[in-house]
Amino acid sequence: MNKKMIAALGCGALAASMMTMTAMAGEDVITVGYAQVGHESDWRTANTQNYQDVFSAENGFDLQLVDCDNDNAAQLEAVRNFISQQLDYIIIAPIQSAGWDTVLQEAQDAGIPVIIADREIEADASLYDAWVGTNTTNEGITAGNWLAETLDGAEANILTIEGSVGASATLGRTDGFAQVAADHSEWTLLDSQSGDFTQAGGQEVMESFIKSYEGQFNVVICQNDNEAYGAMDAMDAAGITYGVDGDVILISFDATHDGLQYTLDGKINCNVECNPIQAETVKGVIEKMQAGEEFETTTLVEDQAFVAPGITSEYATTMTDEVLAGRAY
Ligand code: GZL
Ligand code: ZN
Repeated sequence: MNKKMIAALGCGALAASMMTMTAMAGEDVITVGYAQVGHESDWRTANTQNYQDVFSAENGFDLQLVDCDNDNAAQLEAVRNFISQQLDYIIIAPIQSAGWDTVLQEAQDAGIPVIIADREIEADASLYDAWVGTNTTNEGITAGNWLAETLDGAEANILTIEGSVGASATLGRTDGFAQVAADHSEWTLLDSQSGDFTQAGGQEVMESFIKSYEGQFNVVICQNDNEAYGAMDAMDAAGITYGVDGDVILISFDATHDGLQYTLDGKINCNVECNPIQAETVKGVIEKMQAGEEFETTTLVEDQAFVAPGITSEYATTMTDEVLAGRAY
C-alpha cells in the first residue's frame, strides 16, 4: 500500500484495510485452541476475557475458546477436536488434574504443541510443552499462615467449602492449608465438602454445615470468592455473623473485584489472590515457540493476599479504597 493510497484512506478505513491485510496474510494467523474450564466463577470470567483480549485477530490470532462447562469428558473432546483441526497450538486449563496422558500423546503425535494453563496436571512433563499458572499449594499455606497469625494460639473449629473435586486448585489449597494446620493441635478441621467453585454450591454446603455444626465453628474457609458469596447468604439467613465484627472468621480465595470489595467492607477477613491475568504470558511462550526461540517451560504467575481494614499482617496487604481501585480485575 503506497503513501498516496494511505493518504486517500481515513484512519478507520486504514485500520480496517490493515486487518484485512492481516487476514489476507492467512498463513500468518496463528490458530489457537483454548479448552477452558467453564464459566463457574468470576475468576473464570476474568480469565476468559483476558484470553479473548490477548489472542485477538488484531494480534494475529484465530482463537477457538471452548467453554467446557466444568465437564471433563467435554474438555477431552474439545482437545481432540483441536487436534483433528490441526490447530497450531492447544492450551488446556484442566478441569481434572488426572486422566490426560492419552490425549496429550495424541496431540504430540499430531505435532501440536500443548500449553497447560491456570491449573496443574498429573502427567509426565514430556507430554506437554509448557505450563503457565499459579501455585495453589502456596495459596493454601498463605491462608493457614494468616489464620495462625490472627488466632495467635486461640482455638479454631474450621469448616471448609472446597473447590471442584479433582481440580488442582482444590487439591493445592487443601494440601497447603493442611500443612500449616498440622502444626496447630488447637485447630479442629470439623468438616469439608465441595462447593464446585460456584455460589450456589457454596450456599448449599454452608446450609448443610449450619444444620450440622451451628454454634460449633468459628472459621469458614471458601476455596473461591463465589463460594464465599453463597456461604455469606446462608450465614445471613441463619443469623450467624462473620467477618471482622462477626463470630466467624471468613477466608476466601481468588481476590476478584467483588471478593476484595467484601474484604474492604470487613465481611471477608482474608482473601488469598489467584491471578487470572495469564494470557499475555501464554502468548509470549507461543510467540517464542513460533519463532523457534528458547521458551520458559514453567512460568509461575505471582499471587498475593489481602486482609480487611484494621488487620495488619506479614502475609497480606490491608485493603483500602486505593488498593481496590488499582486492581486489574
Ligand atoms: C484457580 C482457578 C480456580 C479459581 C476458581 O487457578 O482454576 O477455578 O480459584 C475457578 O474461582 O473456578
Ligand atoms: Zn491459583
